[in-house]
Amino acid sequence: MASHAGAAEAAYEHACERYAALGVDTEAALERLSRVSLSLHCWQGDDVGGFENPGGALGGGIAATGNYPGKARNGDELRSDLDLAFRLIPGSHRLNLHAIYAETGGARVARNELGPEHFAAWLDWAKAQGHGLDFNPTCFSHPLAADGYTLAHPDPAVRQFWIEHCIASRRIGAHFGRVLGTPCITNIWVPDGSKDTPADRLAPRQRLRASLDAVLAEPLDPAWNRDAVEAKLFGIGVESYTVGSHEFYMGYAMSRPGTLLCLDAGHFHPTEVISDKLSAVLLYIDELLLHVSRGVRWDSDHVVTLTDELQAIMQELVRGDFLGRTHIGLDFFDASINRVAAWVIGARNAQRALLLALLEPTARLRELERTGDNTGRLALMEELKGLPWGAVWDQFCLRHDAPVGMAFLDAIRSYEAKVLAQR
Ligand code: RNT
Ligand code: ZN
Repeated sequence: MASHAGAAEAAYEHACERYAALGVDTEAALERLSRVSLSLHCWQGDDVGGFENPGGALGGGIAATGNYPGKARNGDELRSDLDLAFRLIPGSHRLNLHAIYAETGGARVARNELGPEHFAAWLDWAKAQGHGLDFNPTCFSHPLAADGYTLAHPDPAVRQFWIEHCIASRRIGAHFGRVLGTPCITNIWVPDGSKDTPADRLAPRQRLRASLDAVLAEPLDPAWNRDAVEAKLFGIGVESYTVGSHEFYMGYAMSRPGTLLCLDAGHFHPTEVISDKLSAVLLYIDELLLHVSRGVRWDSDHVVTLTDELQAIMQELVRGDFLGRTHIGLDFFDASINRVAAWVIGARNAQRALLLALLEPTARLRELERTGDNTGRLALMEELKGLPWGAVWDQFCLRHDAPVGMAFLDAIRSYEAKVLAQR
């Protein structure tokens, strides 16, 4: 073990020298990385099931495929799984909850009647563990969402139910933020849309806009709660029309100051990337929420891997100095592999991509660009890919008492044998 740590130190020293030769301060990069919290999505732990209706079908045009054993069945199991994930992800992070993870002690509580008391166990846990909390109303997997419309539903009574649920969610978020001393980002995503070509694309959008205005009418202190809205391209069974499209929410967030836009990396056309959108939307919108995800064909929610696009997203956040205006959440759900590993692999990849971006000699690249030396720019960009950034990452893990390399998987395997296999 000691010699392993010794080797890691030597590798880090060597990496420092290689980066210093390019004018990059690895210590500064490590320090900046330690200040970025990711919001881990609770729903990877149980395939977006929640506790409201055990065994109920997942609605809203989203799907978690696979039947890997050991998924969490209640709050205690989910928190236990999360505790392990958070131990294996270096740094200090947040948890992103959905309303269906309320703990009501067996009582049936309608979603429009949820209050902070139904999340007391989550809040106590978050406080004890030092996690910030984020929140989402759950506008799917519910009889009143069964025909594919919620906030844009043509029936005013159904719309009102979802408006009330979203209002209740914002109040829960504000309670979290006040108690924990860090603003809760409450993100609204609705699945509304239709399988086949609609005759009226406008009216549902008018209704969605009016519903959102009703939801957001109550002013809440942004120190406690901030609201985000999330667009989507299509869902399963919702292939022809999505009410809350990118243009819809882009316009909505721009015209409602203080409202964050949520960009989910899997919610665009397959060759369209959110990395290119950041510097455009941040000209007009103060803050963003990201759902870091990975689209694969129809799916928008594969576990995040260290792709070119993930690196490009993080480069843009660093190059544009946008980290202070961007809340980074993860959003994927893979039921075909160990769910704790899914969290850890995805989160560590997001951090590794961010570290790569923080290790970039951006000023030097921009100088080459400014002077028209595009040959030098390309050469340096490619050279950077081969630098020993892995040693810097190992150093980050060591300093934050998280496992180096594949050791994280050993911890998950023993937890699987001891805990998950018993479920
Ligand atoms: C769905 C959206 C949304 C959900 C979660 C469960 O396409 O991405 O963010 O994944 O709310
Ligand atoms: Zn999302």
